[in-house]
Amino acid sequence: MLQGKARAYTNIALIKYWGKKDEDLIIPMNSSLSLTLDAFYSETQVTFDPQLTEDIFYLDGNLETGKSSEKTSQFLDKIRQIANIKTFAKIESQNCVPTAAGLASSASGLAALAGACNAALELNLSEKDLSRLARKGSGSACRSIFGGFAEWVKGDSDENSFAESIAADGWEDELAMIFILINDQAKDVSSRDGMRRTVLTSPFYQGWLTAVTEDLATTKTAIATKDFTLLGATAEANALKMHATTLGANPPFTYWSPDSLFAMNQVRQLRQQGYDCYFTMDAGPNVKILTKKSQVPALLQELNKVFAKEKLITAQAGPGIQIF
Ligand code: FM0
Repeated sequence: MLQGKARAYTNIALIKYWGKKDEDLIIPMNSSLSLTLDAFYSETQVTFDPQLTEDIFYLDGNLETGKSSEKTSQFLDKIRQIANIKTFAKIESQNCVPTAAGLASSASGLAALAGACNAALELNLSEKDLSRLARKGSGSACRSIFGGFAEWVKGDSDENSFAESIAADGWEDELAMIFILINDQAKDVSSRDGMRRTVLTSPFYQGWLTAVTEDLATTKTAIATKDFTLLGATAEANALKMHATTLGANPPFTYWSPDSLFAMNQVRQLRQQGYDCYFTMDAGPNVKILTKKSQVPALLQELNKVFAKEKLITAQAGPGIQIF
């Protein structure tokens, strides 16, 4: 039996990955840039066992069926191809999040699985090749190999599409992210389905591609010059552009719930009051606030006036993947 274990932390994109050029290899249409966080991680153990007749996947102790296990099994097929084996695997994964409120992340999950397989099958992959491998599980996972800021350079092939660390001279440790957990009744459109529908049908998608190149360059300048206002303003605008593309899709959709809009407005108001805070959102209703670590206590005090304490989670910059 071949066994390996790894822990990977989730990352939040400041410049979003939105759209695939190659759906099988997961080559993106645009480059993206993220901050890896310390508060949410996945710890995954994989056991390749000749006795198994199919892959089995336990998440937080529960046997998974449905879509998440499909994504996982498809990824294992790719790994078996690389390692030239046919053995099925048992995966035992724990999602470590402060509360269980819709924060499960495919980025940390698939990055941890890639790391666990790397260990189990003694693939001895470099960080770059581990990032390429994680990418094939879930695009955003390729950025969770690295701590702090990471850029997924889109490339145009399996060989040259991977993430790399962006040096920030420790500036990332002065930043923080506050998650506002939003209640939502709407039926989820997965990021995978959402981006596919947008690429195929949204007339705004071309505008996204034009804008994201410039937003990425601006963000890298903001990091190099430690310009928080530029970093935050660019991230917020980039997220809004990504979400704008979904309204043009056919059929149209949005990840925003009324409470998301309320939260975004709160962030704008706090900014008017002088706080350094900007929001971003991903393929779900939660709103994430990018701010300075030094302002977190005061901001939490303000946010507590309108959001319940248990709906607010604070994270800081986190480390890269750990393989056990
Ligand atoms: O993280 O189809 O990685 O850059 O979170 O598995 O490749 O789950 F808001 C959207 C993440 C997309 C932006 O997509 O898709 C980002 C998003 P997959 P992912």
